[in-house]
Amino acid sequence: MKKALSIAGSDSGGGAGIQQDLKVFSSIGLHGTAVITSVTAQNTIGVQDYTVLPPEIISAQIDSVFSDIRPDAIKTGMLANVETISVVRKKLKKYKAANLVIDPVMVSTSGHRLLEEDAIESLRKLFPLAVLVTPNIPEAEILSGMKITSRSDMKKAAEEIGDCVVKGGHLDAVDVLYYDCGFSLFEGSGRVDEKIHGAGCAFSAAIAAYLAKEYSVLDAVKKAKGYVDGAINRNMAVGRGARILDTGNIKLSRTYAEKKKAAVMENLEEAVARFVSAENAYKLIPQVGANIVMALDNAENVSEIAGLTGRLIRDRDRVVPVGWLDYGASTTTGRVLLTARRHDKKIRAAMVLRFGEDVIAACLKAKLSAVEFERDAQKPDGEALEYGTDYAIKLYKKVPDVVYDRGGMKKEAIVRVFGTDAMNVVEKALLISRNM
Ligand code: PXL
Repeated sequence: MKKALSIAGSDSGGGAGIQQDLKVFSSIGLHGTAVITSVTAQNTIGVQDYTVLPPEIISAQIDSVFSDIRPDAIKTGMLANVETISVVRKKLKKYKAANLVIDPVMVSTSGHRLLEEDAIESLRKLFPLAVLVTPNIPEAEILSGMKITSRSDMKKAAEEIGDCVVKGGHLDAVDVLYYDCGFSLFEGSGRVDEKIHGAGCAFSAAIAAYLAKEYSVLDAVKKAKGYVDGAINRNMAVGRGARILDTGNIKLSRTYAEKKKAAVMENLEEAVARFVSAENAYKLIPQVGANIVMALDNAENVSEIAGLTGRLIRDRDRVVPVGWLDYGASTTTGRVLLTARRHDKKIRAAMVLRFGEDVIAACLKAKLSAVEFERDAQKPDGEALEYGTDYAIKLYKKVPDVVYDRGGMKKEAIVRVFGTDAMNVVEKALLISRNM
């Protein structure tokens, strides 16, 4: 497991400082270590008091960590005063610390000084040891000695400071990275109006975490920005003051996505099993074979739609599935389903069956709606089915149970059944077969 170190202050409220950094490290999948420089008495409303720890104990903590759990990356946060900065600098030099990110913390979100005024010059002397410094705009103004009111000011200040990301949260939420003499811009996912506490801490900790995971500086900043934006968007009120980030869900949200994918697979599996074991299902299999697909609830392209990699084929009076179930397995039926979903997001599954007058008659007998389109010779082959499906849905003013065509040049006539999930589609198909 990769290891990261935070050298920072303790926030008793748990929203910023060391507490926040450890949560970030752990949610990105690293072991976090912590050297505490100062202890703040703090909650979501503000900093009520703080004390800076003696340099000896700060020094001893750094020795303890480096002599045993050598960090793959380090971030510094609240360094409080000249003495603290001096011991941190000495130790980081001694241990030839790599992947250092400096968050030049000066003032808390609630407006309390976290760095003594005379310590700014000492802090600046730490910068040459770092890969990046991560000032917000007020910090960048102090470090560059210039006023920042625009993107180009941010760039000028960044050049003045040296390798750094100037965080645009106070301006337009676009971060400016200046690294290796080049600029990159990172757009945020949108502004949050609530007062948020701990975003800066989380950002520098996340950059360090991704550097530890061997991402390039550019990619580490990009990943960290995405990570922090997500945590900000899921902000939570835990007290009466500023809201804090939800840093705990990177794994949970991944698990959630996997769960949804697995649920689609299970539904498809059950649907295929149900169809192949039904008595008259073989009567619905076209020459080209049948297929069944089901989309994730937010699917927007065929890779988010699962289906059979092969087909359901007819072997005398039984149906045999060929291949296995996978995402992106059927582009043709997948695209037809996406067309239906543009009209109705509740439609999540489609099945391709044989066309025949007997099949259409059975649909009507079963009270399923069935709408025909003609394969349009004017349309290029690749779009004919989407165009036709769209036409049929518009004609019916909603997605019918069945959309069919009578074929075309070298194209077999096909029936497509739509439904809310794969099981629903198979129920409709079997209803048709029972009415034949
Ligand atoms: O966000 C900067 C910061 C860093 N470290 C500690 C803090 C704060 C902000 O409040 O309390 C300990």
